[in-house]
Amino acid sequence: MLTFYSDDHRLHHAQGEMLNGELQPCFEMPARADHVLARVRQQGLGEVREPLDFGMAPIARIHTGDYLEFLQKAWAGWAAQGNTADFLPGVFPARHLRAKRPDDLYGQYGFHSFDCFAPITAGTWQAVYTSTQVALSAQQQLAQGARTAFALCRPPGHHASSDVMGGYCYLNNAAICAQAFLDQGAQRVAILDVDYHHGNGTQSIFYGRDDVLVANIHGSPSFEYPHFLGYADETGEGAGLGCNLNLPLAAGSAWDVWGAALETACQRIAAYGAEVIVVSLGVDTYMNDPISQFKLDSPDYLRMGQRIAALGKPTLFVMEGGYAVAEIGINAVNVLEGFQGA
Ligand code: SP5
Ligand code: ZN
Repeated sequence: MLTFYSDDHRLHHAQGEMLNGELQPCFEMPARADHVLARVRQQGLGEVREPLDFGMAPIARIHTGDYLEFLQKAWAGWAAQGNTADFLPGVFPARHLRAKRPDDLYGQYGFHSFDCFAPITAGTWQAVYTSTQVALSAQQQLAQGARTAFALCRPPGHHASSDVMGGYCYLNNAAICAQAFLDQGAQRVAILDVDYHHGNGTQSIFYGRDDVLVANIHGSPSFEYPHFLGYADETGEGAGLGCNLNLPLAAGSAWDVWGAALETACQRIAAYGAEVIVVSLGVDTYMNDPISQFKLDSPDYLRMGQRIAALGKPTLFVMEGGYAVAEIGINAVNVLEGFQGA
């Protein structure tokens, strides 16, 4: 299987994030991609290619113009105010406030964010833009007939909705690829999100639509980030009713429980009649992940890939989370090897 990758991800390396009341090094760090790339090469998964440039048009199919303009201009505006440290938001249009986009840059950041986990640095836009081009390059391989491809994306995307960032995510790579498949003639696409965290951005983007089935397996929002979306009773609305499947699981869930949820998700994807599957591939379900509470072990990722392969559909793998940096390569590539070997 081909892997797409660019060194541009290094341009996004923020100073820190708050955890347990202290500023800590960002969990979403450049070394993550390095470890995955090294494992792809070590295992001889296949050729590693640089992305092509598909421009802004496929991105603008998912994200709003105001949002994209903010992302592209934010650092320059922040730096013009004399700042050199990372740009972070601090005020959000939560309940009882008015969600009207202000003229002020800091206000706009809060308008376009749901948390403080998506910092903007000098290189963030270039890294984010290239991350999406990596995803679209892998998507093109499937459009041209490949059974699978791996987009080694960084930063990740599944927490980003049409105009709101958060959770280390800016552009929703999986959603942009799903839309690209539709725009190229597909009728029904499934997104299978196996990241530990609920993919709130992906759910929100497709919630009212019946051309994309979104299936999510994740730590229940009753105890886990992103806290405010991801319950089982969120099944879609309007035309999209029945096209959103949430499988929230308890803390401590291991492969017996997780694999059963995957079986449920796969059966739904098969019943839906998806022609192509986009996997939001987070491996923060791993037992030693520093910010997560599931208990998957490395061999479980082989099983995950095998079950996905049994769907028998062209499958695009898009990298999302995973913060046990030393093991992220083994776990992510195990999914790909399980898929290929099946
Ligand atoms: C793409 C992705 O995986 N994003 C995840 C963003 C999660 N960031 C917030 C983490 C809050 C973790 N709380 C952990 C408490 C540990 N005591
Ligand atoms: Zn995650």
